[in-house]
Amino acid sequence: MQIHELPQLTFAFDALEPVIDARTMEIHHGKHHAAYVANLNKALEAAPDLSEMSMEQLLQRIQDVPEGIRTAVRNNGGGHANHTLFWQVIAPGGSKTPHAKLARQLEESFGSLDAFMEKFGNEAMTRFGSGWAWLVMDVDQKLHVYSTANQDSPWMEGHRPILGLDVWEHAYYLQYQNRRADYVKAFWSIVNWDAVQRFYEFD
Ligand code: MN3
Repeated sequence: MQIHELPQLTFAFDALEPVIDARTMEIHHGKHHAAYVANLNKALEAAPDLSEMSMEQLLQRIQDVPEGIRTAVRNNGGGHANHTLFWQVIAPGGSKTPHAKLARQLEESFGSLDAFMEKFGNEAMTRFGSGWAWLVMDVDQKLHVYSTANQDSPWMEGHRPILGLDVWEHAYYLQYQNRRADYVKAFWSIVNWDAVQRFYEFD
């Protein structure tokens, strides 16, 4: 049976300072994400026939997951998938700007790179309570920006996430308290566009 695992960070807890503080990273990865993985594995013990499915497949076919564990898989599997992407699309110092093809499609889709960033930031700011802001690609290769509640994943809508921002308070509260806007603004300086490009080109 497949056991889902907590991925290692590719940088030190303090490497994202001053944008994200070390203590937040340590708790976020080592406690929050680890708990999603543990609870996902525990839930899946009840459905060994789902053991061959990847996290993305499980979320895409969430309605086929037995009702007794569906909410647990949605919340903890979503949490696992969302954070696994998040740790990859951020990096110390970020990586400048989107690559040419993605930059062009962002301009075509949203008017300009600035307009995309404004729309994404607005989704991050207006998500009431806990959730995520996303840049996703649909089955027709079109880009969309929206937010989801809790740990709901774009995969549940058949969309491939290529950039995500965690706006749960656990992601920023120690450093920013109620100032979510400052966190969202600072996020852009640690976006790893090289990783975003890999998710964009994946098929
Ligand atoms: Mn989180």
